[in-house]
Amino acid sequence: MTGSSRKNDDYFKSKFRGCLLGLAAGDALGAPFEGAWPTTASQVLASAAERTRFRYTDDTHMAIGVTESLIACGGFDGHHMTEVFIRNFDREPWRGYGAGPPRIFQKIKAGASWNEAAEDIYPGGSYGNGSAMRTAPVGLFYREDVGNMATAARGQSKITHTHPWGQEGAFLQALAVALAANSEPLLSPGEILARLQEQAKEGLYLQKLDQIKNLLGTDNPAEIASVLGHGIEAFNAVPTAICCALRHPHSYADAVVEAVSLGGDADTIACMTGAISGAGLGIEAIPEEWLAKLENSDYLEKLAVELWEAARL
Ligand code: AR6
Ligand code: MG
Repeated sequence: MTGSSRKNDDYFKSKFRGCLLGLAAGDALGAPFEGAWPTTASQVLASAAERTRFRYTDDTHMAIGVTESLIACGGFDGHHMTEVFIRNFDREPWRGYGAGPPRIFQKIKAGASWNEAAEDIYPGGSYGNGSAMRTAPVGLFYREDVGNMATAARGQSKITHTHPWGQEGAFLQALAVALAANSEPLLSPGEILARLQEQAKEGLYLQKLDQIKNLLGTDNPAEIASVLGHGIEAFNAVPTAICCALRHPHSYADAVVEAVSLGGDADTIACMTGAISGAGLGIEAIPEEWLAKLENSDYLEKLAVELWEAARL
């Protein structure tokens, strides 16, 4: 390997590690605040400091499943990914899963087909944020191929979240991660927003992406939640997560702390913000004391390196 390709290798490995550990640390940071009222950055930091362990939730658990399947199959395979989701859920059903996925897994175990079981879980299928919170590894794997990324991000969504708003959230979050991973260490918020707007199809998301521009400079974070939302629905979580990452292009910690401070679906929004910010800034940007407390960090590190190697083939 030449000097420059080794440098390239280390550079992208840092971004893959930053993304997977960044999403897990964001999820864990926000977990005690899920469903809470908005809080201050200092309260979020105090909660982090007083904990001895950062335990992650279903968001990271499902992102691990996506990563494991992408590595095992060398790309997206819906049947395989469904089996991995079910196997992982059966091992650790206490991670705090949303209402829909366990019901879908049960239907599949009872004989339903993996690509039909989710269609009628809610009218029009689910638009919860559960398929966007786990989609970051798809953005990493297909970071240079938007067409296959869209197919894989929407495909992995359809296992549990078939509603067009659920699928669009999963695709846009994957694309935000890819754009961050492909950019120089510092994110370019304007360029990332423009690329997301080029690729978005659903009017609801186009409208919110447009509103992000006006929120990049606000000194009142509460405005982010009031304009974009901070709820469990993908359209109320994905634009907010992207906004928090883009508002803090130089600081992973500031981005995820702000995401948690908004309240609402705090762990999931911080998980998605952490994936984008970690992919942009690399593993070095995540506070060491958080990584030291993070559950299963060795396994997440291993997966990140294996995903990088699988994506390079
Ligand atoms: N119509 C009405 N409500 C809906 C619809 C719909 N078509 N789709 C979703 N909802 P679900 P998830 C609402 O069950 O997305 C964990 O705590 C409905 O209220 O598909 O995997 C994570 O940390 C439904 O209960 O689960 C995340 O915060 C809710 O959206 C979250 O759960 C969630 O959709 C992920 O949940
Ligand atoms: Mg959540």
